[in-house]
Amino acid sequence: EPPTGSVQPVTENIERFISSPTTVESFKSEFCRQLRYEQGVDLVDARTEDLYQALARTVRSAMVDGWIATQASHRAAKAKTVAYLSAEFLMGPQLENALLSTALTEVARTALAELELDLDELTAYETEPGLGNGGLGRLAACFIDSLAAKSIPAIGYGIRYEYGIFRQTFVDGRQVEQPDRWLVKGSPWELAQPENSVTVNFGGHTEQYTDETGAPRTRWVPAEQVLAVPYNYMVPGFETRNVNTLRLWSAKATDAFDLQIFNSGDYESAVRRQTVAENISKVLYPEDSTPQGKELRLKQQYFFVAASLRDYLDTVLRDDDLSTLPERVVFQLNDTHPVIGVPELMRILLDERGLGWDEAWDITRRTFNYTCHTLLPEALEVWSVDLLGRLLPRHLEIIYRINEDFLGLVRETYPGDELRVRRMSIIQERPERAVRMAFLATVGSTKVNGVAALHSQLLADKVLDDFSALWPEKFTNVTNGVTPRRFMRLSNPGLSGLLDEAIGTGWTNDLAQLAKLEPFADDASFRAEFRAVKQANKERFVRLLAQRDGIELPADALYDVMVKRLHEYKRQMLKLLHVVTLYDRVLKGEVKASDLQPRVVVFGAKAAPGYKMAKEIIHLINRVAAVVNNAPELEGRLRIAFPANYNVTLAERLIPAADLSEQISLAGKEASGTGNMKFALNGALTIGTDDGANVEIRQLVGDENFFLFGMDEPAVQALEDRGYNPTSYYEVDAGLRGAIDLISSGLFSDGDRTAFEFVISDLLYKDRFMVLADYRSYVDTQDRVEVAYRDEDAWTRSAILNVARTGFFTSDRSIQDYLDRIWHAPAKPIA
Ligand code: GFP
Repeated sequence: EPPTGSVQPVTENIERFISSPTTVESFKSEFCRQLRYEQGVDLVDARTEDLYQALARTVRSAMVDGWIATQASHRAAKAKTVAYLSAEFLMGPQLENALLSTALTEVARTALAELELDLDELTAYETEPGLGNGGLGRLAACFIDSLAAKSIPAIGYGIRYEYGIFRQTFVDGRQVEQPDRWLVKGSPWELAQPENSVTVNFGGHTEQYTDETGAPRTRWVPAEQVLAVPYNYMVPGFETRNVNTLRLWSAKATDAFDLQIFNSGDYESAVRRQTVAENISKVLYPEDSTPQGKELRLKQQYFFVAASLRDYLDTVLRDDDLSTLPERVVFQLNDTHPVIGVPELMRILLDERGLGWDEAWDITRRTFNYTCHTLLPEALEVWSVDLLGRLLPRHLEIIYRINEDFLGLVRETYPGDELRVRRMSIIQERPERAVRMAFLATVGSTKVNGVAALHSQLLADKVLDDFSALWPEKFTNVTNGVTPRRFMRLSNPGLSGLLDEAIGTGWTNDLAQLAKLEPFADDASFRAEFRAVKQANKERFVRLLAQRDGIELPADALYDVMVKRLHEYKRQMLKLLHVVTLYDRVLKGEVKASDLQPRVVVFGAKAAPGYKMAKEIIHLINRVAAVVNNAPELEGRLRIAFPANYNVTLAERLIPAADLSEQISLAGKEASGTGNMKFALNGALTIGTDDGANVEIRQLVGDENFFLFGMDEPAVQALEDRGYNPTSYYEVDAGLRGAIDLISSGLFSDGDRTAFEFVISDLLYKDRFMVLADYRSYVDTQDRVEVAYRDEDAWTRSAILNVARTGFFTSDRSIQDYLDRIWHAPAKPIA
C-alpha cells in the first residue's frame, strides 16, 4: 500500500511559476523542453516522429490552462452538462485543429522556423485515430467541436479502442483489412488519469435482502470486474477559452496478473485474466457473427456507459443529492449503443442510492434523450435475453420491470389491443427473446430525435409509429451539421481566404453569414477567383494522390466524387453502372471519346469485413477501373480513382476539389448524410435523390442548383407495394442492358463471365435498393450534368450559390437546435 496523507496545496496563483506556451519564445522553449526532457531526444538527432510528438505535446500544454479552468468554473457554477455518450468519435487529425482553436498557428510556424523546422511537414506526419466507422462517429466529433465553440459545458464519453477502424488495402482489387495500430507510438494528445479509474462489473446474480429500515432491496453480486481507465482528450473551442473534455475508456484487469500463478511458472494462466479484460477495448466493432463476438460487443457497450455514468456522478458532479440530476446533466444516447445506460442509472438510483422505483424512473427518464441514426430495420440493435441476463442480470430484471409498467400504460391507453401491446413490447418474442434497444431508448428518454427532416418524419410515421402515436410530443428533429472549422477553414484555405475577403471572417463561427456571398455569384471576377481556387484544390489533391497512392490523375476534369461507407443502400453500384454506360457508349460508337466531358470519378469506401456483397462491389469497382483507365478507346477522358483507406485526412483534401457530389441512396434509406453537406459548403453541386438531408439541401440551394433524380420515398413505397421486378427494367432499357451485359461479358474479369455473378444476379433478381429502377433517371441526369458543366459561368454561379445558401448545415446550428429543443443547457464561457 502506498502511503496516504494529504499534502497542503500551494495557495498562490500557479501562473507565478509556469506559463502556457503562447508566444514564439515560450513555444520554442516548451517544444525543446518536451523533446529533451520528456522524450529524451536531442534536437540534432530528432526524427520527424520525435518532432511531431514534441510539437503535439507543446500544443497540448497550451490547452491545459483553459481545460483546468473550464472544469473548475463549471463545477463551481454547478453548470448543467451535456454528456454525449457515443461508441464512436471519428476525430480526424488533431494538430491543425488545436492550433486553429488556440490561435497559435502563426506562433507555431514562426517558432519552428526559428528552429529551422517546417510546420506543414510536421503536420503531414500525423496519423489520425480511426475510432469510428463513418457518419455516426464523425458527427459526434463535429458535435463536441461545436459544443466547445459555443462554450457549452460538455463531455464526450466513448471507448479508447486500441485498434480503430481497419486500414484498408487492395490486393488484386479485393479489400484486405490490416490492423490500425494507431497507438503504437503513443498518442501525444491524450492525458491518462489512472487515478480516476473506475470498476465495471459483469455477470453473477442478484440477491434480495432487507435493509436497516426493514425495506426489501435487491443487490447485484457480480462475478467479474474490469477496470476502466480514463484517457482525456482536450476539446478546444474556436474563439473561446473554454476547453471541454472527451473522455475515452480503456479496459484493464483489476489485478493485472496473479503473482502466485506466475511464480509457479504458469505464465500463460497468469496473464489470461488480463487478456480477457483488455479485449473489451481492443477493437472497434469486433466481428459479431459468433456468440463470443456478440458478447464482446455488449460488454463494450456496458463497459463504457457504466464507467461514464460512474465518472459523471462521482468525479464530475460529486453531489450526494441526485434528485436534481436532470437539472445537472443530460445523457445523450448517440444511437442505441449506449442504451444500457438507462437500466444502469436505474440500478444506481435503486440499489445504491436507495430511491423508490417511481422517483428513480422519473429522474432517469428526464436525464436521457435518444438520437436515432437509421431507417434500416436490421440496424436497430436487439440483445438476446439469454446473453443480457448472463452478463447483466440486474439490468435484465430492471428492463422487465420497465417493460411491465410500460405495457400497463399501453393497455390502459388502448384497451383490448393486444396486437399493439405485442408490437410495442421492449421484449421481442421471435425469432428469439430479445431486448429491442431502440424501444428501451424511446421509453427511457424525454426526447427522441431523427437527424434530418425526412428521417424524423419517417421515424415517427414508420419505424416508431406506435410510440409517436402514444407520445407525439416526445418526437422531434435535429438536422445534422458539420463543423466549418475543420471542413472549410482548415481543409479549404483557398476558399476561406476568398470568403474572408468577400464577406469578412465572421462566418467561421456564424455560418449563416455565408448568405452575404449571394450577390458575388453574379460578379464575373469573383467567379474567376472561385474557379481558380477549385482548380488549385484539384491540383493539390492530384499531388497528394500521386504521393499517397501512386495514382496519377489529370487535374483538368470534372471531379465526380462518391465517398462513404460501402453499403448497398447507398448504391455505389448505381454510380458504377453509370461509368460502365459511358464506356459502353464509346465502345458501341454511340458517342465519340473526344465528345466526352473529361471526368475523374473518385470512390472512397470501406466495406464491413463480414459484408460479402459490399466486398464484391469493391472488387468490381477496382476491376472496372483497371480496364477503363487503360482503355485506348477512351483517350484518357474517363478515369476512375479508388484510393484505398479513405479517412478523414483524405476527405479534407478531396472534398474541396470536388465538382459533383454523389448522394444517390434509395429514397427513404439514408437517415441524413453529412458528406452531402461538406461538399455543398465547399462548392460542389449535388446529384442526389430526395433522401435524408439532400431534401433540405435542395430546398435551400434551389432546384436549378441541384441535380435531382429518381423516385421519392412515397414512389419507392408504392413500387414496393406493387411488387418490384428489377428484370423488367433490364429488359426494356437498352443502355442498362448494355452496362450489365458488359460486366457479365467478362471484359472486366479477364474473360471470366461468372466473376461478378454474385453482384449481377442479385441486381437482376432481387435488387433490394432498386438500383435498376432509378438507373434511367440517374443516367439522364448525369447527361444533363455534362452539358451544364460545359457552361463554366453558369456552373460556377451555381457552385457559389451552393456555398452561400448552405450555412444552415453548420453543426453549430445543430447544437443550438439540440439546446433549444432537448438539452436546455446554458453556455458558460470562462473568463
Ligand atoms: C449514419 C447514417 C447517416 C447519418 C449519420 C449521422 O451514418 O445517414 O448522416 O449516421 O447521423 F446512416 P453512416 O454510418 O451511414 O455513415
